[in-house]
Amino acid sequence: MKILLYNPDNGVTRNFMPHLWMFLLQALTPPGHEVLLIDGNARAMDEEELASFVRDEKIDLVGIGAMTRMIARAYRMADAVRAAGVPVVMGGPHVTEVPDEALGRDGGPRHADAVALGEADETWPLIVADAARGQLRDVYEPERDAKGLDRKPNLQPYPLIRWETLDLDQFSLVPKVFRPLMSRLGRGWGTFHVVPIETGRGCPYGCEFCTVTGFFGDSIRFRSNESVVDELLRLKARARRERGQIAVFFIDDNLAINTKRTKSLLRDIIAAGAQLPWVAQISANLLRDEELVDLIAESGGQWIFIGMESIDPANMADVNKNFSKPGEYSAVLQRLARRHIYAITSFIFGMDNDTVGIAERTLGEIHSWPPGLPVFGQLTPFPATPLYDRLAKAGRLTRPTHWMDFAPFWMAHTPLKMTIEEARRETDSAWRTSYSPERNARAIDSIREAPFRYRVSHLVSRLFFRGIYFPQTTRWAWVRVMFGNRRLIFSLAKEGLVTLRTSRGEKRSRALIKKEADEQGQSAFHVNAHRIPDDSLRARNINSSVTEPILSRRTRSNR
Ligand code: B12
Ligand code: SF4
Repeated sequence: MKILLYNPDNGVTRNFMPHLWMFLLQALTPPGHEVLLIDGNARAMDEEELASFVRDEKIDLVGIGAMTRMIARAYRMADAVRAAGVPVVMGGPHVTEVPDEALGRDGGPRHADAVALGEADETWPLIVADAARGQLRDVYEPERDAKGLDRKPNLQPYPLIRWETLDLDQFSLVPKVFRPLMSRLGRGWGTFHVVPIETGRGCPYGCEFCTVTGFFGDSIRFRSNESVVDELLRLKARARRERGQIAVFFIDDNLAINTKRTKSLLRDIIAAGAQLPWVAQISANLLRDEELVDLIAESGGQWIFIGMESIDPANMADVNKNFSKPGEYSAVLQRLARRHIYAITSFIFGMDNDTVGIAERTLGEIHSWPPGLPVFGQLTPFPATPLYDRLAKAGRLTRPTHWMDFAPFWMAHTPLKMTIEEARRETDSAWRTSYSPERNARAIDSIREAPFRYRVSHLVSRLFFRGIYFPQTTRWAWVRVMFGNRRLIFSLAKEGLVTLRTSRGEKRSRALIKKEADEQGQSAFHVNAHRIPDDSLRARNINSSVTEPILSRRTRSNR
């Protein structure tokens, strides 16, 4: 069979990263089938385009996965595929939580021929076999254990995702026109991929608004360190081969949930030289550990996503997230910033104790912390969460099936101390203030002592992150963003040119020195020590493995 795995876009933002489930199911597909992947975020298609693609490519089965937020779009795409005569199987969190909707058993139209409930690692091969025989069942679910609970895949062994050979073209963040030029820059930027890797599944915390504990369970399953390290090494080799860059998003809900295991994994990554720049989600309470933060820095950690949710402890208690203490957020962020690690700090507005002015109060706190990338959402009752059940029981849901008429940043229930419109305005104001050109400039200025590359990475991330809220999917939108931030961009570009010229000059003089030394049969260090005065090296902030010994030798000979 020819199988297409498709992930719809959400119509608002483009994801910077492909979805892991597609690569995972591709790797778990039994031999003898061809699997194509399309992520609507990277390759935009409407219903008719997808149906034509399916017809032209003679696809036999389409698998669609979606979160609640994209489900209405996913259903429309599924309808178009089924109208083209091709069966559709749907999976992922939403259909697991509300399977009757996709199957038309709730009185609505049917959108899928089959649904896969829960983790599909073990059911996917069965689905493929049944589809090949033309005998798809309506529902596929994991086997149950003696207690009647889903039997979860234990992730050991973990499927081999062949990142080194997969076609990742649609997922590169570098526009095609810039690739030839960018591949010549520094260590090469011809392609830039953010690749999702999981090292474990499950979360014991059970926050009220979250679907993870219900979906993946409260006990955690880990991959072996070796399989994670092997995946990183293969990615690293690919980046080198392509003269591109690869960063990793460890998508575990809490990478440090078992600190001892996390430290052992990070040590193994370091020992194997498998470091790639990485991002991960870690809760603030686990970042008290200095040794852990040291290992994060040494293993390539650059950004940590922290679900801070609220600066109000009463709100945290309401949503069962008391383990995360707003009072220690500042210390945690400083601990990270000392190692040039910054945080994506995520907040939820519209909690029951929030009142008008919550944006200003939250921003007041944020501005007293090291700079980061704040993101603001609203409390959303996802189906099958304790939050959904509580609000439904209390008759507080204003749009009980909010996903069918998805409206970004428009709450589906009324908070206790403000209106839905007020919550929207607070959210809008928080985004506007946080990503204004003035705020961007202040953020970069506050880390002026940090090396150049950290400041550039911070600015680029800021410009991308504002796109989560402000539509930024067209070229024109980008031109406006760049224009708004032109002073900052110009001053960093100028500094970049100077740095580049200096380092090229250094490279040339080192080559010259080496040549002379080779000719004279002397050590490069001796010649160098006569040539470059210490001060000039220091003034240029040169700190490479070549110049370090030069300086120390020089100092020794001066004694
Ligand atoms: C990474 C991630 C993201 C990434 C983007 C997704 C990406 N490109 O990977 C980022 C950070 C951008 C993100 C953003 C958001 N996310 Co998110 N995200 C995750 C996270 C942490 C990991 C996803 C993952 O890869 N999991 C591992 C894979 C293996 O699991 P899986 O996707 O569920 O797939 C398995 C099964 O579901 C099934 N399956 C899935 N699809 C299909 C399809 C078929 C055909 C079949 C057969 C099976 C199948 O098979 C897989 C293997 O078992 C999950 C939490 C989690 N642990 O899953 C939240 C999660 C998916 N996100 C969630 C939410 C709410 C969001 C946001 C809406 C948050 C916000 N308020 O803005 C945004 C929306 C993004 C958007 N584009 O609009 C919720 C979704 C809940 C729901 N019911 O929809 C989750 C579950 C977290 C939570 N707290 O509840 N997210
Ligand atoms: S929000 Fe994070 S910590 Fe809380 S249950 Fe979900 S995954 Fe676990």
